[in-house]
Amino acid sequence: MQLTNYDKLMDLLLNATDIVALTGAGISTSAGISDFRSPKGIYADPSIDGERVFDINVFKEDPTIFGRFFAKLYPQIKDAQPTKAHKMLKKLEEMGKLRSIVTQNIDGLHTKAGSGNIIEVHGHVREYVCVNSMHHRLNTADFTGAQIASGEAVICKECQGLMKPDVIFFGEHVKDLEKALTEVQRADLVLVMGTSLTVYPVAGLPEYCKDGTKLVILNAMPTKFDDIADLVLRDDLDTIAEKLGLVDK
Ligand code: CNA
Repeated sequence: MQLTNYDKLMDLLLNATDIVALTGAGISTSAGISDFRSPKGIYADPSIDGERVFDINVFKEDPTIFGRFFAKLYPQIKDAQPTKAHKMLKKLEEMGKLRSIVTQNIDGLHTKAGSGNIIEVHGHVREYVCVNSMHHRLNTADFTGAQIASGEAVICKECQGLMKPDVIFFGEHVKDLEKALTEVQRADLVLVMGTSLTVYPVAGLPEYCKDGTKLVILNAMPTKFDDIADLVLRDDLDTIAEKLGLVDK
């Protein structure tokens, strides 16, 4: 009898003991949060120049460019709930299979799903941070919808610096990169989920797998690591979670 890709995936998951998931925006699209590079993603809107919106120098010159973008994105994130794929990772952790999640996402949905060891390499939107002093912080939940919708600059009350959500812009250092690298090097299976693997340095992490580590890519569109992966499934992530029976229906 021929094994299906789902049989192969289940075998790989069940035979692993140290899975590290590397997740991106695609794991959250079914929660109503747009990704960047899908055909209907945020970058499909020609009025949005992603390179400029997330450029720290552009932000310092004109924070309203990012502010107007965030005014559209934040309402999608604010009340979003974890998807079946997020819950599948929580389940794999409960089964003693998953050691950590390295996520590029800023939406906090792995935390909402109850996962434990999460490395948010691109930060999160739970807090605003002052670009002058990283110690000056505000809870995003304390802002009114109207304040965020205005897209106006947020000024630090303590030092008058500009404040921005605690997410990484181009020109800033990724958070906890060493920790993420160590996790990938300790993994016996790296499970890539919902990322185009185009944003460095995170996109390069699969290259650091030790010999013998399995690489599985679950993503709707092709990625540059497909050729070296042990298994590639180009299906919808929630469908995968359901078909594996790793999430309650
Ligand atoms: P991306 O470049 O937009 O890639 C997303 C990938 O997911 C694409 O290749 C899609 O084909 C795939 N995909 C989308 N939906 C599904 C699905 N249901 N099932 C399977 N595959 C799917 O996003 P990356 O994460 O690779 O890029 C990194 C950026 C995106 C980081 O800086 C993030 O902060 C940023 N981002 C995050 C969010 C979020 O936090 N939810 C939303 C939008 C962008």
